[in-house]
Amino acid sequence: MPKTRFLMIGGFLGAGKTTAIARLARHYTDQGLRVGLVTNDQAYGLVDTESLRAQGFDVGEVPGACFCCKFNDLVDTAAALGADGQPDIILTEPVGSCTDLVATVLRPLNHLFDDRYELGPLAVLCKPEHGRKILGGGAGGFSPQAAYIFLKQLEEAQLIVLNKVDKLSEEQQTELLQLIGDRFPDKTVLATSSTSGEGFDELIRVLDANHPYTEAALEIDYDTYAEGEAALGWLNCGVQFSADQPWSLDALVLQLVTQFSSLLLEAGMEPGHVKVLASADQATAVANWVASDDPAELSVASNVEVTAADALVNVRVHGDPDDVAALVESAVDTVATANDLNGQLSEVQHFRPGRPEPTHRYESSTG
Ligand SMILES: Nc1nc2c(ncn2[C@@H]2O[C@H](COP(=O)(O)OP(=O)(O)O)[C@@H](O)[C@H]2O)c(=O)[nH]1
Ligand SMILES: [Mg+2]
Repeated sequence: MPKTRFLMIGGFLGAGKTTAIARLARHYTDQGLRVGLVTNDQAYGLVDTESLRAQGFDVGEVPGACFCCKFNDLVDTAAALGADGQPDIILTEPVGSCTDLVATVLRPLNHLFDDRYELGPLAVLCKPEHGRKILGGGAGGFSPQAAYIFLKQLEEAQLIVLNKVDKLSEEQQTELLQLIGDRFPDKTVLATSSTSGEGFDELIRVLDANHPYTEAALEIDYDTYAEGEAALGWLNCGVQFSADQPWSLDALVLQLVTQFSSLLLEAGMEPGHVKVLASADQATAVANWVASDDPAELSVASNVEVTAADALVNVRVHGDPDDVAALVESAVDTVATANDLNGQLSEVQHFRPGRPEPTHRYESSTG
């Protein structure tokens, strides 16, 4: 049986992984390949999964902890993809606060499932909004330990991809590429835009190149890594909206994320990623907020008016999860009242991510 190509696209919260994976999946599908995707989150009710499914992709999800701690779930989820046999290519998106993926996921997969998978290079997207500050020596509004994770993610990449170049001036792009090159002089570095597609021909060429799998594992301090994750406030929940009169689904998601952003800014909580997806019938709208310097944005427009919708809210910020939960409740209330809607929260999960306890950690390529 031919092996399935297995690719992982890493990077910090809000770097553009899901957007990049959707673009890559469309490219491979257009080539006639069968494509499967696997998403991952610390909790249940992940926006990315629904957003990729709404685009028609075959998506498996590993919820509840990162791939490294749920290695067997990742293997089972990947094996279950494809209604008529294994896909030709599987694209995976790890949690944006996760690192050490070479030692805990890619090496074990390469060793234990060599008959099934052919691994491509680990590509890690550099998020420009926080990259300039963190590569410049600061913490970008996060704890120093979370900034440590940001840098470790780039350090273990075989391929560093400076993403979102469409929103960077030439000087900003040059400065960021310089900062990346100074810190990681031996890496292949590409510049892309997941939204416009700039740089994707080159990215795909490198991802498709057939090279032996040789990535070195990180030297990493798990105490610092755990502290970095624990400094984040994580929240996933659902919200059921309804009203007598139709309202705009797009305006709703954007207003929600905008309201979260103003409350989080007031509380001094830097966003890693705040995202809301709302769906009604076949329509989907998504809004995002990824950095305190940037406004919230509508990323997927539905162009529909509805009288009922289900929303998923995912918040990952520098801050206390109890405060995040109170703030989300207040924002939903404000937006619902302003629009004369009923908004009912459900399945609220809020926490600080626990210490990563990987299923495997390979010091060498065979164990
Ligand atoms: N301008 C711009 N925005 C992008 C790009 N890639 C992603 N985004 C936006 O960044 C936000 C987070 O993207 P997402 O793919 O969900 O990031 P993830 O958390 O890494 O999966 C969304 O609002 C995207 O529309 C890009 O190349 N350019
Ligand atoms: Mg994502």
